[in-house]
Amino acid sequence: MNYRSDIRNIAIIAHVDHGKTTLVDAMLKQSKVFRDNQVVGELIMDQNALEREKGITIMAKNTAIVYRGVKINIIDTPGHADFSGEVERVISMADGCLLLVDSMEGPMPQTKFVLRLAMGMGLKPIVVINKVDRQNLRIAEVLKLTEDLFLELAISANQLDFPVLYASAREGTVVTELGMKGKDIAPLLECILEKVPPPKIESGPFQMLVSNLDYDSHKGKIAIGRIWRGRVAPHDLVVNVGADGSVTHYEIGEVFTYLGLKHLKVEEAEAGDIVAVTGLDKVNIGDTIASPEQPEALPRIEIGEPTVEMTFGVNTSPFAGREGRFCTTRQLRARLYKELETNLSLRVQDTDSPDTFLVKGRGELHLAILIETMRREGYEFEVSKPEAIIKVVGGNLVEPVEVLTIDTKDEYIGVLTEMLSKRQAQLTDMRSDGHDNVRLVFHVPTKGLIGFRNAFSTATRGESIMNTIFLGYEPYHGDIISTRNGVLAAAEQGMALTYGLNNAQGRGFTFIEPGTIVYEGMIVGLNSRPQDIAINVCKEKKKSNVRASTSDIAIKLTPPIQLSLEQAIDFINNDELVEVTPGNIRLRKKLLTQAQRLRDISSSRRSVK
Ligand SMILES: Nc1nc2c(ncn2[C@@H]2O[C@H](COP(=O)(O)OP(=O)(O)OP(=O)(O)O)[C@@H](O)[C@H]2O)c(=O)[nH]1
Ligand SMILES: [Mg+2]
Repeated sequence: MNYRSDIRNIAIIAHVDHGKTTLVDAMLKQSKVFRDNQVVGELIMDQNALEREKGITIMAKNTAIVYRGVKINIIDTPGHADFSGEVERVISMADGCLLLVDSMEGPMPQTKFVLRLAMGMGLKPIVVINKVDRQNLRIAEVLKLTEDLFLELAISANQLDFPVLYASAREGTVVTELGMKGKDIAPLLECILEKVPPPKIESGPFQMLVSNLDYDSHKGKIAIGRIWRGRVAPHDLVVNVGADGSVTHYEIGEVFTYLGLKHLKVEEAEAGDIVAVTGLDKVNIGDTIASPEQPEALPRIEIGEPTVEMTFGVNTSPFAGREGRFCTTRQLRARLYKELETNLSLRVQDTDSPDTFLVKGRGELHLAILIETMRREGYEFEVSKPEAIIKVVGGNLVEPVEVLTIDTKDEYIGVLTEMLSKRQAQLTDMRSDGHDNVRLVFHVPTKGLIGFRNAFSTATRGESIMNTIFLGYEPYHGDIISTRNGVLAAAEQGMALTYGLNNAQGRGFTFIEPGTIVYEGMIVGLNSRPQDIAINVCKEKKKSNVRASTSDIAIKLTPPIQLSLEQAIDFINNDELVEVTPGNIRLRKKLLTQAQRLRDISSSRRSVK
């Protein structure tokens, strides 16, 4: 067995926001991959518009730097649990991992998830306690908790022998002992060279596993992955082994390796390296590209199952077709199925209705990102309330259950436990730091978490943080009755006016500004009572000739609550939809007229009897 001492392949893994992408910034900046006068900013790898807006990584990405003559291929991964599929997809390219742990928060649910993955793949870990620039006194405790996690998850004794470094990714410094004054990230790079094993090279002809796909309008599909065996050069003849074992012959177009944010065109690349190749127009993630001499498939990438589903349908609102560029069933269907090529933990199914598709994902955010991406591309469609995926296993109904971790203040414990008990949650742990801060851990069915995020941030006035992670399937515990109040639905089509909205505010909260064009059945607010009511928000004040002393005082509306896309899909009930267009996000009743809704209620009452 040979090794390539000139390469190291590492994945950076952690819970959300623990500083992975910021650490990659420091590695890129200090390795001089940019021109001296180049303005690169922060979170350089988070280039996707939604990543920049939300400040989170959504897709795993590759980059590379050179340090003391060794190329370090770096894979930055997302830390949000909904994008776990991205970590699963790329982790097999690495031989080692940097496990980042926030010096205050300590190991979190996703820290455990990604570390378990890395241990399962046999990666050599390096622990980086990050954000040590902040005022905090918890580092010893955080380290102890991290060690406990390794004891629980390591599958071989040598995984317990991990180096620990202390970093301020933001300042671009790493030290080997706490209290040392850092000056750069050289100690981290030295540690990577020393501790992460160089890639092993198996002897034999070319073989690579495709872990990612990219597109280029000139070059077409680009397959990205690690070469496990042999070498590859432009114009080589290869075969692609698909999921069903089918073999397709291709000629390689160009071969690229990574350096900084660039793809470098190379004449040849060898086993151990991570490359991008063109020329294979039908390649999929998980396929093996190999020499025709020995076309053996590598094990396919295993991706966890989705837990949440919702329907995507052609827009059926009275405003359909006004704002989108792509509005037809055919366009919607093609777009959804195309997404499956790169979004590995997503599933799409046709339904009995030709205009509606069932889309399954790893969580509400996973689906919300897809919706937002499509809407920005010009698609117009409607989506239903997300629901937990219930399965039948061995003749019994089972449902997904998650671990919910909440960091909050003592004063909110009561209200949170009450809200969560209605959602079938069970408190499994509660730890207080003696300074009014408390961490609560619950086991809660996924169905109980749908619609919880909005209620949670309102109840704790935005002062608390919640995290969830998939635990497993458990026997179905029965339905949860919605505790949300009824809605204020527009009674007719037209422009919402201050006078009409003021009336609506007498009944509850409103969601729209004066001047918004509404249609009958569109949701314009939340009632303060359980029933839905239709309300005429387009109503004008009666003109009268008599000047009453108060009639000139302008009506002051309370500013509306403007729901983001994620809040909108979290808000709706089963008999409601979110209409998504490039210009607007509208909430609506499925049945638009009040007469239809009343008939529906009375017929469902009859069927209960
Ligand atoms: N004080 C301090 N803040 C940091 C440090 N490193 C990162 N941050 C901040 O933490 C936040 C999250 O950083 P990111 O680098 O986006 O975290 P991430 O792990 O890549 O997050 P995801 O990719 O979404 O999982 C940002 O506001 C950073 O500026 C650090 O060393 N010290
Ligand atoms: Mg990131």
